[in-house]
Amino acid sequence: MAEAPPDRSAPGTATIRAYAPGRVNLIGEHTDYNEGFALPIALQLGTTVSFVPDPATDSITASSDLESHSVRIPLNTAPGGVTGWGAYVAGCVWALRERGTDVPGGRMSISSDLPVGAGLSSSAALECAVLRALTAAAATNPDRRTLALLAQRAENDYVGAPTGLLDQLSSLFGEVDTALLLDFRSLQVTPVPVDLGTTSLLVIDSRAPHRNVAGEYRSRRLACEEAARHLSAHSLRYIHDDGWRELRDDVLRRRARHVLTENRRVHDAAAALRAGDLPGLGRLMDASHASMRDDFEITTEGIDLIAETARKSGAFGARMTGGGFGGSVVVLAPAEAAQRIRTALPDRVEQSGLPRPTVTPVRPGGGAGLQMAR
Ligand code: GAF
Repeated sequence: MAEAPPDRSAPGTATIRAYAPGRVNLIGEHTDYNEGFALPIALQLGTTVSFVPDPATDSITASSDLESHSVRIPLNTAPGGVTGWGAYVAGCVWALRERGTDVPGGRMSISSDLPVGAGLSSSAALECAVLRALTAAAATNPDRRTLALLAQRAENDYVGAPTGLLDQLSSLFGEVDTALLLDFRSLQVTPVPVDLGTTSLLVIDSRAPHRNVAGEYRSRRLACEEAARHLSAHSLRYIHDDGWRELRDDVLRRRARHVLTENRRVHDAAAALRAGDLPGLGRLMDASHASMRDDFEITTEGIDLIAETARKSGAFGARMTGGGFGGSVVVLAPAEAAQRIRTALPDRVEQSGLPRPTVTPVRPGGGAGLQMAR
C-alpha cells in the first residue's frame, strides 16, 4: 500500500528539512581546543536531514543514503546507547534533552554529498543538520553558538571524540564568498570577504585510509594541555608568541610552537585575504603545512606529496586541512596552475603507488539552516 503523505494541517507533524555544510579550513589547525584562532570557509557541499515528527512514538528511526541499516534511537538514549554513525544523531538527541528540550520521536532520513573521511567535516555537518531539524520540531530556536556547543557536547560526551568547535562554528556561520575568522576563546566570528578573481581554491581528497586518527588526535590534544600546564597557563592561548622556547621537552616544544605560530599565521592570512594578497596567503598556507608536518607531525606521505606536487605545479600555496593523518589538501592556485593540477596531479600521485586523489574546485557557501519542504 502506498505510504500516506504527512498531514500538513496538523501542527508539529509536517516534514522538516534542514541542511548543514561541511567546511574547508584555510588555515589554523588544532588551534580550536587551545582557545586559538582559525580561518575556515563553509562548503557548498553538505548534509540534508528530513524529519517527520510522530508524537505517538518515543524513538527516532534514522536512515542514511550512505548506510545500509537504519538505526532506532530511544528518546531517553544515553552515552554508549548507540554506536557507529547513528551515535552522531543520538548524541544530538541526548544533548538537547539534557538541556531540557522536548525532542519528539519520528522518522529521519539523511542524505549527503560530502565525502566521508575526507577531512571536510561530515560529522559536524550531520550534527548541525540534525540539531536544526530537531530544534525546529521542538519549536525552539537556539542561537548558532548554542547549537555549536550542543553539537560539540554530542561529539565529545556521547560519541567520545575530544574535538574542538572549528567544524560546528564553520557549518553554522558559513556565508557565501566569505571566510570566517574564528576566535575560540570568545567564540566571536568575524567575516572576511573572499574575492579570488580568477584564482581557484581546490580541495584534493587523498582518499587514503585514516589510521588511528582518534588516538593520534587525542594525543596531540593532551600534549598541548601538558605544554600549557608546564607554562602554568590555562591553555596555550595565554602564552606569548615564542613562549614555547621555555619548554624543555622537545616534543612539547614543537607541539606548542605549532599552535603558537599557527595562531599568528591565521591573523596574517586574514590580513592577506583582506588586502587581496593571494600569493602572500599561499605562502602562509605553505608555512602552516610545514608546521603540521615537522612540529605537530599530523601529515602523511601521501598528503605531503599532494601538497608538494601542487606547489611544483605553480600553486600559490597548499596545506593539509582538518584533523590530519589523511583527509584532504586545500590548494590556492592561479587559473593555469589549477588546470595543470586538475589534469596531471592525480596521475602523478597514483604513479607513486598511492590512491588516486580527487580534485574538486570549491567556493565559500552559506551556513546551516532550515529548508522549505518540497
Ligand atoms: C578536527 C576536529 F574536529 C576539529 O575540532 C579541529 O580540531 C580540527 O580537527 C583540527 O584543526 O576537524
